[in-house]
Amino acid sequence: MIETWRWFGPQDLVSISDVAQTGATGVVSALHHIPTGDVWELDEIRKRQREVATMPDGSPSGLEWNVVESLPVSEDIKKRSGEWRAHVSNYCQSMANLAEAGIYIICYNFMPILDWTRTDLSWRLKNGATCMRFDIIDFAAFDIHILKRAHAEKDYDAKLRQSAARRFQEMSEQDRKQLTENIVCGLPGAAEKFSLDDVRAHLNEYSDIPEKRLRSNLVRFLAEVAPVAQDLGIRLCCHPDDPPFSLLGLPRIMSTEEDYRIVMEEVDIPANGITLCSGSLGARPDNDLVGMMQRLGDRVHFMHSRNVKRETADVRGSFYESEHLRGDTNMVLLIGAALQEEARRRDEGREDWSIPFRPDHGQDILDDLGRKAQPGYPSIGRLKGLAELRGIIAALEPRTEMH
Ligand code: DNO
Repeated sequence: MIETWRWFGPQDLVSISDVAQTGATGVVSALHHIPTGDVWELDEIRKRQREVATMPDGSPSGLEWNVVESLPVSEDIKKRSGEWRAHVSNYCQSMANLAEAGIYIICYNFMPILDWTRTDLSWRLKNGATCMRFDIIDFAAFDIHILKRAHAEKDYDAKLRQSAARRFQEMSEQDRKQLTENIVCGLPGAAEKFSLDDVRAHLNEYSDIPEKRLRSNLVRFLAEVAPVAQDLGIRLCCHPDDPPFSLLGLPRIMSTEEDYRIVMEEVDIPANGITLCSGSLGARPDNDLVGMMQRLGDRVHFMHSRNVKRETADVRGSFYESEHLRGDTNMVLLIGAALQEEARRRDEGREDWSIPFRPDHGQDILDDLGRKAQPGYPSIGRLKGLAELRGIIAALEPRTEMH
């Protein structure tokens, strides 16, 4: 498996020298400054490659930018309206430029309006560490009482509505403001940052786009771009919805194994692939991560290795981001399945047998608490995750070698 590390670019408080010291060899990055829908020009791509390859003192870092996360898909493409045609052709051009620069793995998502979403960005654990959390009661309080989305109450049962009303009452103005910022202002890596009014306006535009239509828009998008990617040697990999259920009444279509199966079958070529994010998918009790790796592994081009602890038994419930080995997904079994997939690919003679993964998110621990890097992306918390995952790989690899 290829160890990678997400780096947000020169403004990231975790430096390239820090990344090099983690022992990871690959870097996951994106040109966040380029507006969604525009072309990623070759010189901009090359500039980021140089930034990744160079230590702050000018010496070589030994690191390589090998995964793009994300080449964002515009709202127009998701809705198939407005500028979508130009955006699709720009997407193909960006892929061609990335291939020319030697970058072949591209992660993206197809979540309308909101990218990944949490209600609390620094939830304090008993030991003093902090982590990110999604609280369904807070979210309902936001939806019904702050955003005041039309008919929002219909999406929650009576008990949840009551709890949300009480929660809203108990919140101070500052709490309400903070919750709103946490939800709509865009977490690191999200393509857009919205205000409450933007969210309201965008919600209207999705009112006639049910799940079925959004899925068909994704399939039509992939039917155009995946063959281009295939010719370029690029592997696209769709990141799951996070959390993996509908929010604000919006359609979400990449939340379960069945969702992935359909999209993989509809555009049945290797370039149409999967980012297996155990943290996102693992927030639902009905997702079997190990089984997904076993059944869909052939198309898994990238893994996000992260864990969550579910606090409720519901499909749409609360959870927090746990330590990498202490959540509800059994990481030993999941990595074991990934190593088996690698062995299978090697037997087949596949060049892409080694699967890149990154320790996705981490709790803020020790000096992270003072450094205040991007939410979810502290240096030590992630390094701890990487070290634990590396240990599992080292322990399991010799056995899979023998297969
Ligand atoms: C969160 C990430 C997301 C992810 C995008 C992929 O940490 O997993 O920001 O990068 O949703 O497009």
